[in-house]
Amino acid sequence: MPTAANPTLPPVFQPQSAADYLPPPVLRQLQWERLQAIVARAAERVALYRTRFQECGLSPGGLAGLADLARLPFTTKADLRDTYPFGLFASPMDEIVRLHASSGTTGKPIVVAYTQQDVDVWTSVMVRAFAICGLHHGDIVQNAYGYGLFTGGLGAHYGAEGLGATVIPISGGNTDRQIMVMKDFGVTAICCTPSYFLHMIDRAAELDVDIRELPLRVGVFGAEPWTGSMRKRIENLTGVQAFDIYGLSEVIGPGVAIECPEQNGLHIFEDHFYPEVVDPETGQLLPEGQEGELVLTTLSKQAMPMIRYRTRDITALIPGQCPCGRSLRRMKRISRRSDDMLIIRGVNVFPSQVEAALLEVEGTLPHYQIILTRFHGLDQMEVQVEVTPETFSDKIGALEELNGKIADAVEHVLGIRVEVTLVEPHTIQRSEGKAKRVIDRRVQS
Ligand code: DLL
Repeated sequence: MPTAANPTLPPVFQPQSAADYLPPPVLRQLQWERLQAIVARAAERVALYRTRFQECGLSPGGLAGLADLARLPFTTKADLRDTYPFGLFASPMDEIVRLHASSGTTGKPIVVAYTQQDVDVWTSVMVRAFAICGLHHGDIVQNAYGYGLFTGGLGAHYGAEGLGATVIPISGGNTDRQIMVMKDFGVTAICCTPSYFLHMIDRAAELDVDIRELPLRVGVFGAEPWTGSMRKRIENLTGVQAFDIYGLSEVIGPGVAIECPEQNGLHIFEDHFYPEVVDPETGQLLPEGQEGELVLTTLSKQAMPMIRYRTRDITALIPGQCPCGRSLRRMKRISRRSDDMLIIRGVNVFPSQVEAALLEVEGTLPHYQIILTRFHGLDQMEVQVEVTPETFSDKIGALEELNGKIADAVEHVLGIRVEVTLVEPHTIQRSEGKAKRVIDRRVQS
Protein backbone atom coordinates (compact mmCIF):
# COMPACT_ATOMS: atom_id res chain seq x y z
CA MET A 1 0.00 0.00 0.00
CA PRO A 2 1.50 3.38 -0.89
CA THR A 3 1.97 5.77 2.01
CA ALA A 4 1.10 9.43 2.41
CA ALA A 5 4.77 10.26 2.92
CA ASN A 6 5.96 8.49 -0.18
CA PRO A 7 3.43 7.27 -2.71
CA THR A 8 5.72 4.55 -4.08
CA LEU A 9 6.91 2.94 -0.83
CA PRO A 10 5.00 0.20 0.95
CA PRO A 11 4.96 0.57 4.76
CA VAL A 12 7.77 -1.43 6.31
CA PHE A 13 6.70 -4.19 8.70
CA GLN A 14 8.08 -3.48 12.16
CA PRO A 15 8.85 -6.84 13.80
CA GLN A 16 9.15 -5.18 17.24
CA SER A 17 5.45 -4.39 17.15
CA ALA A 18 4.61 -8.09 17.54
CA ALA A 19 5.09 -7.56 21.30
CA ASP A 20 2.02 -5.27 21.26
CA TYR A 21 -0.19 -8.25 20.43
CA LEU A 22 1.08 -11.02 22.74
CA PRO A 23 -1.73 -13.19 24.12
CA PRO A 24 -2.25 -12.09 27.75
CA PRO A 25 -1.02 -15.37 29.33
CA VAL A 26 2.21 -15.16 27.30
CA LEU A 27 2.65 -11.51 28.28
CA ARG A 28 2.05 -12.30 31.98
CA GLN A 29 4.61 -15.13 31.87
CA LEU A 30 7.16 -12.84 30.22
CA GLN A 31 6.52 -10.17 32.86
CA TRP A 32 6.89 -12.70 35.65
CA GLU A 33 10.20 -13.99 34.34
CA ARG A 34 11.55 -10.48 33.86
CA LEU A 35 10.32 -9.36 37.27
CA GLN A 36 12.20 -12.13 39.06
CA ALA A 37 15.39 -11.30 37.19
CA ILE A 38 15.15 -7.56 37.85
CA VAL A 39 14.35 -7.95 41.55
CA ALA A 40 17.33 -10.28 41.93
CA ARG A 41 19.56 -7.82 40.08
CA ALA A 42 18.38 -4.90 42.21
CA ALA A 43 18.90 -6.83 45.46
CA GLU A 44 22.32 -8.02 44.44
CA ARG A 45 23.68 -4.76 43.09
CA VAL A 46 21.92 -1.82 44.78
CA ALA A 47 22.37 -1.28 48.51
CA LEU A 48 19.11 0.65 48.91
CA TYR A 49 17.03 -2.17 47.42
CA ARG A 50 18.92 -4.84 49.34
CA THR A 51 18.26 -3.10 52.64
CA ARG A 52 14.62 -2.34 51.81
CA PHE A 53 13.88 -5.93 50.77
CA GLN A 54 15.54 -7.24 53.94
CA GLU A 55 13.54 -4.80 56.05
CA CYS A 56 10.30 -6.20 54.73
CA GLY A 57 11.57 -9.76 55.18
CA LEU A 58 11.74 -10.58 51.52
CA SER A 59 14.44 -12.62 49.87
CA PRO A 60 14.80 -12.04 46.10
CA GLY A 61 13.61 -15.60 45.46
CA GLY A 62 10.69 -15.09 47.80
CA LEU A 63 8.17 -13.88 45.23
CA ALA A 64 5.57 -16.46 44.25
CA GLY A 65 3.96 -14.62 41.34
CA LEU A 66 3.31 -11.24 39.74
CA ALA A 67 0.75 -10.38 42.41
CA ASP A 68 3.54 -10.51 45.00
CA LEU A 69 5.01 -7.36 43.48
CA ALA A 70 2.60 -5.49 45.75
CA ARG A 71 4.59 -6.80 48.74
CA LEU A 72 7.70 -4.91 47.68
CA PRO A 73 8.42 -1.44 49.06
CA PHE A 74 7.97 1.67 46.91
CA THR A 75 10.79 3.75 45.45
CA THR A 76 10.36 7.53 45.38
CA LYS A 77 11.96 10.60 43.89
CA ALA A 78 13.46 11.28 47.33
CA ASP A 79 15.38 7.99 47.02
CA LEU A 80 16.94 9.25 43.80
CA ARG A 81 17.80 12.56 45.42
CA ASP A 82 19.25 10.94 48.54
CA THR A 83 21.51 8.66 46.51
CA TYR A 84 22.60 11.45 44.11
CA PRO A 85 24.31 11.09 41.75
CA PHE A 86 25.03 7.37 41.13
CA GLY A 87 23.77 5.52 44.22
CA LEU A 88 21.00 3.55 42.47
CA PHE A 89 23.13 2.30 39.59
CA ALA A 90 23.16 -1.46 39.14
CA SER A 91 25.90 -1.49 36.50
CA PRO A 92 29.53 -0.38 36.76
CA MET A 93 30.26 2.93 35.05
CA ASP A 94 32.18 1.26 32.23
CA GLU A 95 28.97 -0.52 31.16
CA ILE A 96 26.96 2.69 31.23
CA VAL A 97 26.80 4.35 27.83
CA ARG A 98 24.51 7.31 28.64
CA LEU A 99 23.45 9.56 31.48
CA HIS A 100 20.43 11.85 31.52
CA ALA A 101 19.16 14.09 34.27
CA SER A 102 15.91 15.71 35.17
CA SER A 103 15.77 18.96 37.04
CA GLY A 104 13.95 18.75 40.31
CA THR A 105 12.26 21.50 42.24
CA THR A 106 15.14 21.54 44.71
CA GLY A 107 18.74 22.26 43.68
CA LYS A 108 20.27 19.04 42.41
CA PRO A 109 18.83 17.10 39.49
CA ILE A 110 18.18 13.39 39.55
CA VAL A 111 20.49 11.33 37.38
CA VAL A 112 19.49 8.30 35.32
CA ALA A 113 21.71 5.78 33.54
CA TYR A 114 21.51 3.44 30.55
CA THR A 115 23.56 0.48 29.39
CA GLN A 116 23.71 -0.23 25.65
CA GLN A 117 20.95 -2.78 26.18
CA ASP A 118 18.82 -0.12 27.92
CA VAL A 119 19.32 2.29 25.02
CA ASP A 120 18.28 -0.51 22.63
CA VAL A 121 15.13 -1.23 24.66
CA TRP A 122 14.33 2.48 24.78
CA THR A 123 14.77 2.72 21.00
CA SER A 124 12.55 -0.33 20.49
CA VAL A 125 9.68 1.07 22.58
CA MET A 126 9.93 4.40 20.78
CA VAL A 127 9.89 2.58 17.41
CA ARG A 128 6.74 0.80 18.55
CA ALA A 129 5.27 4.08 19.78
CA PHE A 130 5.81 5.80 16.44
CA ALA A 131 4.53 2.76 14.55
CA ILE A 132 1.32 2.87 16.64
CA CYS A 133 0.84 6.50 15.54
CA GLY A 134 1.03 5.30 11.92
CA LEU A 135 4.57 6.51 11.21
CA HIS A 136 6.96 4.50 9.11
CA HIS A 137 9.96 4.43 6.82
CA GLY A 138 9.62 7.42 4.51
CA ASP A 139 8.18 9.79 7.11
CA ILE A 140 10.04 13.02 7.83
CA VAL A 141 10.06 13.69 11.56
CA GLN A 142 10.75 17.14 12.99
CA ASN A 143 11.99 16.44 16.49
CA ALA A 144 11.41 19.62 18.49
CA TYR A 145 11.81 18.03 21.91
CA GLY A 146 14.85 19.49 23.65
CA TYR A 147 18.13 17.64 23.11
CA GLY A 148 20.41 17.39 26.10
CA LEU A 149 19.96 16.06 29.60
CA PHE A 150 16.17 16.01 29.03
CA THR A 151 15.20 12.60 27.66
CA GLY A 152 12.69 13.92 25.09
CA GLY A 153 15.12 14.84 22.31
CA LEU A 154 17.35 11.77 22.17
CA GLY A 155 14.51 9.37 23.03
CA ALA A 156 12.42 10.48 20.07
CA HIS A 157 15.52 10.75 17.88
CA TYR A 158 16.65 7.15 18.32
CA GLY A 159 13.07 5.92 17.94
CA ALA A 160 12.46 7.78 14.69
CA GLU A 161 15.81 6.66 13.26
CA GLY A 162 15.14 3.09 14.39
CA LEU A 163 11.86 3.26 12.52
CA GLY A 164 13.72 4.16 9.36
CA ALA A 165 12.19 7.62 9.18
CA THR A 166 14.16 10.77 8.36
CA VAL A 167 14.85 12.73 11.55
CA ILE A 168 15.34 16.48 11.69
CA PRO A 169 17.06 17.02 15.07
CA ILE A 170 15.97 20.63 15.39
CA SER A 171 15.44 20.56 19.19
CA GLY A 172 13.22 23.17 20.89
CA GLY A 173 13.22 26.90 20.22
CA ASN A 174 13.71 29.30 17.31
CA THR A 175 10.09 29.06 16.27
CA ASP A 176 10.43 30.89 12.95
CA ARG A 177 13.06 28.39 11.87
CA GLN A 178 10.80 25.52 13.02
CA ILE A 179 8.08 26.77 10.71
CA MET A 180 10.43 27.30 7.80
CA VAL A 181 11.77 23.75 8.19
CA MET A 182 8.27 22.30 8.58
CA LYS A 183 7.28 23.92 5.31
CA ASP A 184 10.45 23.59 3.22
CA PHE A 185 11.51 20.05 4.25
CA GLY A 186 8.10 18.46 3.70
CA VAL A 187 7.76 17.42 7.35
CA THR A 188 5.10 14.73 7.88
CA ALA A 189 5.36 14.31 11.68
CA ILE A 190 6.30 16.54 14.58
CA CYS A 191 7.37 15.73 18.14
CA CYS A 192 7.25 18.38 20.87
CA THR A 193 5.27 19.44 23.92
CA PRO A 194 1.64 20.29 23.14
CA SER A 195 2.14 23.80 24.52
CA TYR A 196 5.06 24.41 22.18
CA PHE A 197 3.04 23.17 19.21
CA LEU A 198 0.29 25.65 20.10
CA HIS A 199 2.90 28.37 20.01
CA MET A 200 4.04 27.16 16.58
CA ILE A 201 0.43 27.26 15.36
CA ASP A 202 0.12 30.93 16.38
CA ARG A 203 3.42 31.88 14.84
CA ALA A 204 2.66 30.03 11.59
CA ALA A 205 -0.55 32.06 11.27
CA GLU A 206 1.39 35.29 11.76
CA LEU A 207 3.84 34.20 9.06
CA ASP A 208 0.93 33.37 6.76
CA VAL A 209 1.75 29.67 6.74
CA ASP A 210 -1.32 27.45 6.71
CA ILE A 211 -0.32 24.20 8.43
CA ARG A 212 -3.35 22.49 6.90
CA GLU A 213 -1.78 22.88 3.48
CA LEU A 214 1.50 21.22 4.53
CA PRO A 215 2.15 17.45 4.40
CA LEU A 216 2.28 17.38 8.24
CA ARG A 217 -0.18 14.68 9.37
CA VAL A 218 0.91 13.37 12.80
CA GLY A 219 1.91 15.06 16.06
CA VAL A 220 3.44 13.07 18.94
CA PHE A 221 2.91 15.30 21.94
CA GLY A 222 3.80 14.73 25.57
CA ALA A 223 6.05 15.56 28.53
CA GLU A 224 3.30 17.66 30.13
CA PRO A 225 -0.42 17.30 30.87
CA TRP A 226 -2.87 18.40 28.19
CA THR A 227 -6.58 17.91 27.87
CA GLY A 228 -8.91 16.33 25.32
CA SER A 229 -10.21 19.82 24.45
CA MET A 230 -6.64 20.93 23.73
CA ARG A 231 -6.28 17.96 21.38
CA LYS A 232 -9.48 18.90 19.57
CA ARG A 233 -8.26 22.44 19.18
CA ILE A 234 -4.88 21.35 17.81
CA GLU A 235 -6.48 18.87 15.39
CA ASN A 236 -9.10 21.35 14.17
CA LEU A 237 -6.59 24.12 13.62
CA THR A 238 -3.98 22.04 11.80
CA GLY A 239 -5.52 18.84 10.44
CA VAL A 240 -2.76 16.96 12.30
CA GLN A 241 -3.69 13.78 14.18
CA ALA A 242 -2.43 14.41 17.71
CA PHE A 243 -1.17 11.49 19.83
CA ASP A 244 -0.39 11.60 23.53
CA ILE A 245 2.95 10.07 24.52
CA TYR A 246 3.95 9.48 28.13
CA GLY A 247 7.15 8.74 29.93
CA LEU A 248 9.51 9.87 32.67
CA SER A 249 13.26 9.97 33.07
CA GLU A 250 13.33 7.75 36.15
CA VAL A 251 11.74 4.89 34.21
CA ILE A 252 13.34 5.42 30.77
CA GLY A 253 12.15 8.70 29.20
CA PRO A 254 9.43 9.00 26.53
CA GLY A 255 8.08 5.64 25.37
CA VAL A 256 6.45 4.22 28.50
CA ALA A 257 2.98 4.56 26.96
CA ILE A 258 1.33 5.92 23.80
CA GLU A 259 -2.14 6.41 22.39
CA CYS A 260 -3.27 4.33 19.43
CA PRO A 261 -5.55 5.74 16.72
CA GLU A 262 -8.58 4.91 18.90
CA GLN A 263 -7.40 7.84 21.08
CA ASN A 264 -8.99 6.27 24.11
CA GLY A 265 -6.20 5.77 26.61
CA LEU A 266 -2.48 5.11 26.30
CA HIS A 267 -1.16 1.58 25.77
CA ILE A 268 1.61 0.82 28.26
CA PHE A 269 4.59 -1.11 26.94
CA GLU A 270 3.93 -3.68 29.60
CA ASP A 271 6.60 -6.10 28.49
CA HIS A 272 9.11 -3.54 29.84
CA PHE A 273 7.15 -1.43 32.36
CA TYR A 274 4.79 -3.06 34.83
CA PRO A 275 1.97 -0.71 35.89
CA GLU A 276 0.06 -0.58 39.16
CA VAL A 277 -2.33 2.11 40.38
CA VAL A 278 -2.36 2.84 44.10
CA ASP A 279 -4.18 5.13 46.47
CA PRO A 280 -1.84 8.15 46.75
CA GLU A 281 -2.58 8.48 50.47
CA THR A 282 -2.47 4.88 51.68
CA GLY A 283 -0.39 3.22 48.97
CA GLN A 284 -3.03 0.47 48.69
CA LEU A 285 -3.37 -1.21 45.31
CA LEU A 286 -6.51 -0.04 43.46
CA PRO A 287 -8.58 -2.13 41.04
CA GLU A 288 -8.70 -1.42 37.31
CA GLY A 289 -10.90 1.54 36.46
CA GLN A 290 -10.21 3.34 39.71
CA GLU A 291 -8.17 6.52 39.64
CA GLY A 292 -4.99 6.77 41.67
CA GLU A 293 -1.23 7.18 41.43
CA LEU A 294 0.66 5.29 38.76
CA VAL A 295 3.45 3.08 40.09
CA LEU A 296 5.87 1.62 37.57
CA THR A 297 8.39 -1.22 37.78
CA THR A 298 10.99 -1.51 35.04
CA LEU A 299 11.14 -5.14 33.94
CA SER A 300 14.25 -5.02 31.81
CA LYS A 301 16.29 -1.95 32.73
CA GLN A 302 19.86 -2.95 33.56
CA ALA A 303 21.69 0.20 34.63
CA MET A 304 19.03 1.51 36.97
CA PRO A 305 16.14 -0.81 37.78
CA MET A 306 13.16 0.96 39.31
CA ILE A 307 11.07 -1.18 41.61
CA ARG A 308 7.55 0.17 42.29
CA TYR A 309 8.44 3.76 41.44
CA ARG A 310 5.86 6.29 42.66
CA THR A 311 5.38 8.51 39.61
CA ARG A 312 2.97 10.97 41.31
CA ASP A 313 1.01 10.91 38.04
CA ILE A 314 -2.70 10.34 38.46
CA THR A 315 -4.47 7.91 36.14
CA ALA A 316 -6.54 4.72 36.04
CA LEU A 317 -6.00 1.47 34.18
CA ILE A 318 -8.77 1.06 31.62
CA PRO A 319 -10.57 -2.29 31.85
CA GLY A 320 -11.25 -4.33 28.71
CA GLN A 321 -9.50 -4.75 25.42
CA CYS A 322 -8.88 -1.91 23.01
CA PRO A 323 -10.68 -2.26 19.66
CA CYS A 324 -7.26 -1.80 17.99
CA GLY A 325 -6.46 -5.38 19.01
CA ARG A 326 -3.30 -4.68 21.02
CA SER A 327 -3.17 -6.70 24.22
CA LEU A 328 -1.16 -4.04 26.08
CA ARG A 329 -3.25 -2.55 28.87
CA ARG A 330 -4.26 1.09 28.61
CA MET A 331 -4.21 3.91 31.11
CA LYS A 332 -6.22 7.12 31.02
CA ARG A 333 -4.33 10.18 29.90
CA ILE A 334 -2.46 11.84 32.76
CA SER A 335 -4.32 15.02 33.54
CA ARG A 336 -2.55 15.89 36.76
CA ARG A 337 0.05 14.94 39.34
CA SER A 338 -0.74 14.25 42.95
CA ASP A 339 1.78 16.94 43.86
CA ASP A 340 0.48 19.75 41.62
CA MET A 341 -2.68 20.11 43.65
CA LEU A 342 -3.35 23.61 44.90
CA ILE A 343 -5.57 24.22 47.86
CA ILE A 344 -7.50 27.43 47.42
CA ARG A 345 -9.87 28.38 50.21
CA GLY A 346 -10.00 24.77 51.26
CA VAL A 347 -10.85 23.50 47.79
CA ASN A 348 -8.52 21.18 45.87
CA VAL A 349 -7.64 22.68 42.50
CA PHE A 350 -5.63 21.17 39.67
CA PRO A 351 -4.33 23.37 36.82
CA SER A 352 -5.76 20.92 34.26
CA GLN A 353 -9.30 21.55 35.56
CA VAL A 354 -8.82 25.23 34.82
CA GLU A 355 -7.60 24.42 31.32
CA ALA A 356 -10.58 22.19 30.62
CA ALA A 357 -12.97 24.96 31.74
CA LEU A 358 -11.26 27.66 29.68
CA LEU A 359 -11.28 25.69 26.48
CA GLU A 360 -15.06 25.35 26.66
CA VAL A 361 -15.47 29.13 26.32
CA GLU A 362 -15.33 30.68 22.87
CA GLY A 363 -13.10 33.70 22.30
CA THR A 364 -10.24 32.51 24.50
CA LEU A 365 -6.86 31.18 23.44
CA PRO A 366 -5.35 28.09 25.05
CA HIS A 367 -2.70 30.27 26.68
CA TYR A 368 -3.28 30.75 30.36
CA GLN A 369 -1.51 31.07 33.63
CA ILE A 370 -2.53 30.71 37.24
CA ILE A 371 -1.09 33.29 39.62
CA LEU A 372 -1.11 32.47 43.31
CA THR A 373 -0.74 35.16 45.95
CA ARG A 374 -1.43 35.35 49.65
CA PHE A 375 -3.49 38.13 51.16
CA HIS A 376 -4.07 38.39 54.91
CA GLY A 377 -2.97 34.78 55.22
CA LEU A 378 -5.45 33.53 52.61
CA ASP A 379 -4.41 32.03 49.30
CA GLN A 380 -5.76 33.89 46.28
CA MET A 381 -5.90 32.52 42.77
CA GLU A 382 -6.04 34.58 39.61
CA VAL A 383 -6.47 33.04 36.18
CA GLN A 384 -4.98 35.07 33.36
CA VAL A 385 -6.33 34.12 29.96
CA GLU A 386 -5.37 35.37 26.55
CA VAL A 387 -8.25 36.28 24.29
CA THR A 388 -8.31 36.19 20.51
CA PRO A 389 -7.30 39.41 18.71
CA GLU A 390 -10.89 39.81 17.43
CA THR A 391 -12.30 39.55 20.93
CA PHE A 392 -9.69 41.88 22.32
CA SER A 393 -10.69 44.65 19.90
CA ASP A 394 -14.34 44.26 20.93
CA LYS A 395 -16.17 46.72 23.11
CA ILE A 396 -15.56 46.75 26.87
CA GLY A 397 -19.02 45.30 27.41
CA ALA A 398 -18.19 42.25 25.32
CA LEU A 399 -14.97 41.69 27.26
CA GLU A 400 -16.79 41.96 30.56
CA GLU A 401 -19.32 39.44 29.36
CA LEU A 402 -16.54 37.05 28.34
CA ASN A 403 -14.82 37.53 31.68
CA GLY A 404 -18.05 36.56 33.43
CA LYS A 405 -18.49 33.51 31.20
CA ILE A 406 -14.98 32.28 32.00
CA ALA A 407 -15.42 32.88 35.73
CA ASP A 408 -18.69 30.89 35.54
CA ALA A 409 -17.05 28.04 33.62
CA VAL A 410 -14.17 27.84 36.10
CA GLU A 411 -16.56 28.04 39.05
CA HIS A 412 -18.63 25.26 37.54
CA VAL A 413 -15.59 22.97 37.46
CA LEU A 414 -13.86 24.01 40.69
CA GLY A 415 -16.80 24.95 42.87
CA ILE A 416 -15.21 28.28 43.85
CA ARG A 417 -15.17 31.69 42.19
CA VAL A 418 -11.72 32.91 41.22
CA GLU A 419 -10.50 36.17 39.75
CA VAL A 420 -10.23 36.10 35.97
CA THR A 421 -8.13 38.60 34.02
CA LEU A 422 -8.33 38.78 30.25
CA VAL A 423 -5.04 39.68 28.68
CA GLU A 424 -3.97 40.66 25.17
CA PRO A 425 -2.75 38.00 22.77
CA HIS A 426 0.98 37.24 23.31
CA THR A 427 1.12 38.54 26.87
CA ILE A 428 1.68 35.16 28.49
CA GLN A 429 5.17 33.83 28.11
CA ARG A 430 5.42 30.96 25.62
CA SER A 431 7.31 27.79 26.41
CA GLU A 432 9.55 25.90 24.04
CA GLY A 433 9.40 22.88 26.32
CA LYS A 434 7.18 22.16 29.29
CA ALA A 435 4.74 25.03 29.94
CA LYS A 436 4.80 26.76 33.31
CA ARG A 437 1.14 27.08 34.21
CA VAL A 438 1.38 28.16 37.84
CA ILE A 439 3.25 31.23 39.07
CA ASP A 440 3.46 31.01 42.81
CA ARG A 441 4.03 34.40 44.43
CA ARG A 442 2.81 33.28 47.83
CA VAL A 443 6.19 33.26 49.51
CA GLN A 444 6.96 36.84 48.62
CA SER A 445 3.52 38.34 49.25
O1 DLL B 1 8.90 14.42 30.20
C1 DLL B 1 9.74 12.36 29.20
C2 DLL B 1 8.96 12.65 27.97
C3 DLL B 1 9.57 13.33 26.92
C4 DLL B 1 7.67 12.18 27.83
C5 DLL B 1 8.87 13.57 25.75
C6 DLL B 1 6.95 12.41 26.67
C7 DLL B 1 7.57 13.10 25.63
P1 DLL B 1 10.55 14.05 32.66
O2 DLL B 1 11.13 15.35 32.27
O3 DLL B 1 11.27 13.20 33.64
O4 DLL B 1 10.37 13.13 31.41
O5 DLL B 1 9.09 14.35 33.19
C8 DLL B 1 8.22 13.30 33.54
O6 DLL B 1 6.29 14.63 32.93
O7 DLL B 1 6.04 12.17 35.50
C9 DLL B 1 4.57 13.50 34.07
O8 DLL B 1 4.25 14.23 35.22
C10 DLL B 1 4.88 14.45 32.93
N1 DLL B 1 4.47 13.86 31.64
C11 DLL B 1 5.21 13.23 30.73
N2 DLL B 1 4.45 12.87 29.67
C12 DLL B 1 3.18 13.27 29.95
C13 DLL B 1 1.94 13.19 29.26
C14 DLL B 1 9.61 13.43 30.29
N3 DLL B 1 1.82 12.63 28.06
C15 DLL B 1 6.89 13.84 33.97
N4 DLL B 1 0.84 13.69 29.89
C16 DLL B 1 5.88 12.74 34.24
C17 DLL B 1 0.94 14.26 31.12
C18 DLL B 1 3.19 13.90 31.21
N5 DLL B 1 2.08 14.40 31.78
